[in-house]
Amino acid sequence: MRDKIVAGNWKMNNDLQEGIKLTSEVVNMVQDEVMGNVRIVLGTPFIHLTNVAKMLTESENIFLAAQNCNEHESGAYTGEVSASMLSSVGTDYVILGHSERREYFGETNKQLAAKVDIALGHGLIPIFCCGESLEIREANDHFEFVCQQLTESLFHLDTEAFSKIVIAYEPIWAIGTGKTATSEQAQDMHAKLRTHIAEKYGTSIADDTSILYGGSCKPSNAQELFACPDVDGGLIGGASLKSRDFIDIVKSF
Ligand code: 3PY
Repeated sequence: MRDKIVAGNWKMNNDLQEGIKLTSEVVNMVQDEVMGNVRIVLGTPFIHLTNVAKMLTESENIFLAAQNCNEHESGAYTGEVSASMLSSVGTDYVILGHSERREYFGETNKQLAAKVDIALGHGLIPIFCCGESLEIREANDHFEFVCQQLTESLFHLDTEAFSKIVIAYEPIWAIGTGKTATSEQAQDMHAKLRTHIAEKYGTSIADDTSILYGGSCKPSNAQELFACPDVDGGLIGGASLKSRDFIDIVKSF
């Protein structure tokens, strides 16, 4: 059985006090309200990780994610943060290959393969982001493009390592634009990705891989998206900054 996951991606938002306030609201709502068996992940900026980790020690179903890590073990990489540093402060997941990192920081599939390796090596679960631009979708190359992202960044892994990966499909044209993929577009891509994984690792691994949808997922559309058989949750941008909206998305399963 694959995990249902709702992961917030705070991006570069919230100072430390705001992050602590948001975390405590989420923790309290999770304690007070009835919600299904969903893994909740808070993807915070690096500087919040230590504080938020301490606030989550009592919460069984709330986990902590970083939004990136460097592909090297350690060394002279000014301004960067390593996977071992993330592990050392109690980080569980790391979001890798978000389209903003690919676009603004030039991250490539090859570099992401190295990040995936080092993250796994330090016990972090990669939430590997993939997704196509509007141009690629309009050219009808989206399935091939997104499958290629998986092939080049993940398919060097052996079965045991791959089985730890979480995938997040985020069509770039739906990120921060207010546009959401229809549930049919999301389902079609998720099913295609699951088939692609099955061809490499077999159906049992493919069936157990959580594939999240991301891109303007909000309380008003989460229920319809999560009802799709191959959509196992969401990677949530803007709506993860408001505790009520975020928890309402969690409750949309
Ligand atoms: C969005 O929902 O805009 C995201 O980019 C989530 O990662």
